Amino acid sequence: MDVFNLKDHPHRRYNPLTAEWVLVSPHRAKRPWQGQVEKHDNNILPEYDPDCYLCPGNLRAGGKQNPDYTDTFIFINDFSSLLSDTPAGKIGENELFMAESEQGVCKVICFSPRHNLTVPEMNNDEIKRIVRVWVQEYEVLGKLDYINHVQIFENKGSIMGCSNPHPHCQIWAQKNLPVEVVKEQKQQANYYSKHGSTLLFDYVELELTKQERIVCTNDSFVVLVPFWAVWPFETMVVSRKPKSSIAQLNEKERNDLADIYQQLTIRYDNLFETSFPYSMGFHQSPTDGKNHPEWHLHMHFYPPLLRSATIKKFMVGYEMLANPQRDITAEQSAEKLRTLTKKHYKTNH
Ligand code: H2U
Ligand code: ZN
Repeated sequence: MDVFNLKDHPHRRYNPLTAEWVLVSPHRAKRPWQGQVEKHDNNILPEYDPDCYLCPGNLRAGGKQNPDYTDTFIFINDFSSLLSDTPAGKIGENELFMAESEQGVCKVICFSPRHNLTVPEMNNDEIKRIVRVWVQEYEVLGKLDYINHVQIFENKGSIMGCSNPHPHCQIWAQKNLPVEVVKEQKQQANYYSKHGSTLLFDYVELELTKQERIVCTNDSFVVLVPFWAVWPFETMVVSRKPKSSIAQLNEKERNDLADIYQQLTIRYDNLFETSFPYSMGFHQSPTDGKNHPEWHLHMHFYPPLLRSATIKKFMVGYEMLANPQRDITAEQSAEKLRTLTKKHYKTNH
């Protein structure tokens, strides 16, 4: 009998951030990638689209008009999922029928006035401005007394349900902690009280020694494919120091965040030579006025593509009913991303 190893044998991996498991089936991914890698026929987009609701000067779907903005532009989502003036209240007939009202604020942040300028193609100053807005919104929204959590996230690409190619992200800030955040909070708090260091600080230290799942780094951040990744090219961006939120980053670290966001998205675009779709978001300290030394700032990138610009991983059947599963191992994905050129493919030839 062979001795169990992660390269050849079906196994489960534990996600210490959520206390969940992923099923890995590396034997299914062993055959080399066959056939051609299809390239997506990338649509050529205009710099300005008169029909885009995010372009400067245009009318939005809700009837408001955008200003002639020149860098970033922030507005309250015209179709906000959460509202600030929802009356407080609970319905708790019994454990089978529970509901409670929720208060919050939803915003949209346009990254640039240019309809066709994605992050991997921006210049450094343009990305620094995005980081500045993230910090500002996290702080301003976080200070509101009915806001205990500020979720910054980006859907990119129509495959991810993004409604518009104009580069933008969203913020949903709310009173209660969302479910994914509750899981990570619990796990990080347990770890911190047991070890006196943050879970992700210790994890990243080990990953830097192993060098098996690292994608790229700079002075302040590490990008890696987590040991427990579910999506084929899932990554995490983790601060090297245990900072609990983006508000704690100094100027150098903010610039490094801008740099790493671009480094990673360039690699993603280069992987299948397409404008790479994903959902990404920050996980960081709640804004409930308490100290959260257990929270370690990080971003998750969840991209759906599997094998080419058009072949995506579906989370269906077994994944929906039983357990997330993947074939290609985290180590193989990290190696692919790591060995890609650092220059964007469009400017490369
Ligand atoms: P995506 O990031 O998934 O594309 O969503 C864009 C958001 O923009 C979406 O939440 C909002 C939608 O409600 N929106 C406006 O606020 N105004 C508009 O005119 C159209 C879209
Ligand atoms: Zn636009």
